[in-house]
This record gives sequence, C-alpha cells and structure tokens, in this order.
Amino acid sequence: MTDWKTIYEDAKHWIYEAGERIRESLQQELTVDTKSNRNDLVTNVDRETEQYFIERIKEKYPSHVILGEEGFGDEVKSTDGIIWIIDPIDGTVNFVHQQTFFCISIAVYEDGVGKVGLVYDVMHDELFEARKGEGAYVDGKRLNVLRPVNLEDSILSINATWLTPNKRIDHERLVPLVKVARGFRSYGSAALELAYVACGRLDAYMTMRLSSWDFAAGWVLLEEVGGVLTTVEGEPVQLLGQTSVFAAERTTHEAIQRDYILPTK
Ligand code: 2AM
Ligand code: CA
Repeated sequence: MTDWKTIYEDAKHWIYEAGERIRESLQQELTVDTKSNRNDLVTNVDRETEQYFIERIKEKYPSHVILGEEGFGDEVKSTDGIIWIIDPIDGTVNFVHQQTFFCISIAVYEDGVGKVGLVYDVMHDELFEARKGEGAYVDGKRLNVLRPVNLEDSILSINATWLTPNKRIDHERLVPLVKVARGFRSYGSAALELAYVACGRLDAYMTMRLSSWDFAAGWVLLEEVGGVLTTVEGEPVQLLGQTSVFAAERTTHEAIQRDYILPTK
C-alpha cells in the first residue's frame, strides 16, 4: 500500500531544501533564457531546481512518474499511476525581475486524483500544504473552510493580459466582474494565487492559460477548504495539456458563473 504520509514528508523536506538553495542562488548571477516567447522566461535555477527534485524522487520512488515544467521528467501521456507534478519556480518573471513573489509548486496525484499539494513561497518562507482528506495548512496552521462572499466585498485576481484584446477570451466579458469587485490583484504566480484563494486572501482567481504544474498543487489545497477549480466555462479541468482555470469558494464560484460568465456567452 502507498505510504502517503512518507511521500508527503519527503516532498515537504525537499521543498524546504530546494527553497534554501534558491535563496542561496540569488547571490550568483542568473542565466536567463526565453522559451515560447520573449516574456516566457527560464533560468538556470528553474532547471537546477527541477533536476534536484527529479534526482531525489527517482532514487526513492523509482516507479513514480514525474511531470516537470522544464522537461527533465518523463513524457506523460496518461494520468494513470502516481505522478509528481513539479513547477520548480512558478512566477519566473517575478523571480528574475523582483526576486520575490515566486514559489515552488509540488503535487502528487494518483490516477488523476490530487493527494498531496505543496506551494512554497520561497522568499516569504511560507508553506501552504495539503493532503487529501486531511485539511490544508499554512505554516502548520489549519486553514478554515471558505465562506461565501458578496462580490461587492470580494478581491479577485485576474492577469491584466486577459482584460485587453486577446485570442482566448472576449476581454469585455470580464470587465463587469472587475468593476463589481472591491479590489483586483495580479501577483504573477498562479500557484501562489490559488494558495491565496485557499487561505481567503483572494476570493477568486481566473486565467485563460495554465499547465498542470501551475495549478496541480493549488487544486489540492482548494479542495480541502471547499474551493472549486474548473475551466472558465465551468467544465472539469484536464490535468494534461493547457487549460483555462477559474477557482473560488463553491457558492462564489457558482454566482460568478451564473451572473457574469455564462450570460454573456
Ligand atoms: P511560470 O512562471 O511557471 O511560467 C503568470 O501569470 C502565471 O502564468 C505564472 O504562474 C506562470 O508560470 C504562468 N504562465 C505564464 N506563461 C504561461 C504559458 N505560456 N503557459 C502556461 N502557464 C503560463
Ligand atoms: Ca515555472
């Protein structure tokens, strides 16, 4: 039988250690390259951190599959079995430009079901963690189940990209939502923004293009506090491939879908 407690403890130990290495790496000069476009950055630290996790996971759990953003893991075509989903640095643009507001995101799924989710804010030394059925925690303190919120009292997170003309959504659909909310934030790290929804700092997070390593750990956190994560259209999210993501407490999620997203279809 799978020993989830040990997997969880190993993941936690490795994430803290990797965070320490990232903080130390800031003393040295970064090598920054671009990937799909000039704003899609990757550094030597993203690569080295992913390799750090892969070495340890492969040594201790040779039968587990690894899906990592930087491609050092396995080629994953199915969600069968135990899969580690790793984003070594989520928020690389922040890492390069600001040296803060980035995190390590580690999730472990079994047959497509999230079992472990860890989001570590490296510079604030803040760890969000959850095990399926065991609740979600920040720095060891249990997070409360989320409560519904009036949209007028809410803080929403949407990247400004989606509020300008773009090929994924009619941006005008989102304007009424931004106008009705009390405030609107964009942190530039999807995993951290999902963790912030899970702990109530944000009331909803919406984006049009994520990969599983950006949301897999945040999804486990959210499920433990009564949060819901779907596509923007309210459909189930697929773990493999790119997807839009809309996350909020269950009733808030329903209200935004009903009053703002679906009527304008
Ligand atoms: P990253 O820093 O790991 O690339 C920025 O709004 C958020 O979206 C970050 O979490 C960022 O992850 C993610 N992101 C940026 N570009 C992306 C892309 N082309 N596909 C998927 N996720 C992306
Ligand atoms: Ca990344």
